[in-house]
Amino acid sequence: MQFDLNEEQSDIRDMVRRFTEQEITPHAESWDENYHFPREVYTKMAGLGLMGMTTPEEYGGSMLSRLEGALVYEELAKGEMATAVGLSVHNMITGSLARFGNEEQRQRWVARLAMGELLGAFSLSESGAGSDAASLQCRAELQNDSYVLNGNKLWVTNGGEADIYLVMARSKPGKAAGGISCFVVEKDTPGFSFGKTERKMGLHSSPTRELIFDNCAIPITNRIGEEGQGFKIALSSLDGGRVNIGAIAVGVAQAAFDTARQYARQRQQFGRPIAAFQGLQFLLADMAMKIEASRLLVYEAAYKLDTEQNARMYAAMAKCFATDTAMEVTTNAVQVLGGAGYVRDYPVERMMRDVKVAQIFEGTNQIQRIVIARALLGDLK
Ligand code: COS
Repeated sequence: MQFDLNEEQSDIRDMVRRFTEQEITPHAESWDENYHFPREVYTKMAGLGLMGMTTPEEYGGSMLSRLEGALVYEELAKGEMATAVGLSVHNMITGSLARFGNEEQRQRWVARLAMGELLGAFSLSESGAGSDAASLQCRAELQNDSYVLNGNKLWVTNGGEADIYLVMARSKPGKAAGGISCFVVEKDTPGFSFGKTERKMGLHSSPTRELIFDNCAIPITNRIGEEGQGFKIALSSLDGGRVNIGAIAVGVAQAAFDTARQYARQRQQFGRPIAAFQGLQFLLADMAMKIEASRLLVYEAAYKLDTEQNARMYAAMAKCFATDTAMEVTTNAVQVLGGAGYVRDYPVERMMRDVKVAQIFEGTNQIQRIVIARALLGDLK
């Protein structure tokens, strides 16, 4: 076991760090203020191979390890969380299509996604099916050589902006997970439209949109995997997504901590820098300690995914611990800056608003604890 990054890993981290400092950090505040989705930055990320991170090179991807991916997401999230989340979702689609799609489907979509020509979105949740994802009711009825989709999907990251939607819908009536199948729906398909754009606490530059299917017919060749395999495709894709969210949380927490540390050393009160007070020293020490623990857990979960060792549980642990930590660290960073932290002159209030959702999306942290407990104890339902 060794704890240092190798040369290739350090190079990837440094490349993305430079990219973030030049292309993301300087704009993060205005994107947040103006709800701007920076599509142009995605095109630039494609140039660095970041749009096909878990996609084989023969389909235009860069096939990084999950650990290298974690380094990428951490660096991007130091600049702005929303763009890192949008990229993670896109890569979840690109990687899942490369993994579960057949050759014809890979040829059709994967290279164009990996090269950034197309943007991807993932759609599992509905108004009545959030944590209980298997109860989803959007229908996909087989009629001749088409599936006809009817129903609404909620909380779709990249919704409205994406070209390719990986949609879980019920091809067999009932509530069972085995009745769900996975489909690609392309943006301009008749019967497919967009509903409301959510007005969120944070993550303003990442659009979250409702999808509406009204007798939307898609060819049978758009089904990914077998009938009834959709829930497993969705959840195993989310294993990777959850590690990415853990890495993103580490990046946000690190950036908030760096701002708080610098501020505490400069800000003078009672004739001393506020960092000289033990109350703040202990706070900063706890923040640093928990960030480091999160980072190690994320790296371990990424390694488990790379080596296919009980990744489901480690992904849940990394996502849960790192996002709980990031919420605590960003909240404490605002506290360290005091009034200055509560206003938009510093980025910590945005980080705190943004990172709250990481305890909620891609499975709430309560669901992550259920996944962990089931892995440890078995399913006792
Ligand atoms: N990878 C592959 N397969 C998985 C899996 C995973 N990570 N997790 C579960 N499955 C499989 C199970 O093995 C089971 O298959 P079998 O019937 O062949 O054994 C099937 O899927 C159903 O699993 P389970 O019985 O555990 O389903 P539950 O309805 O109890 O739900 C939870 C499991 C609650 C963990 C799941 O619904 C969940 O993660 N909910 C959160 C949803 C979420 O993350 N939404 C965010 C969307 S993106 S914003």
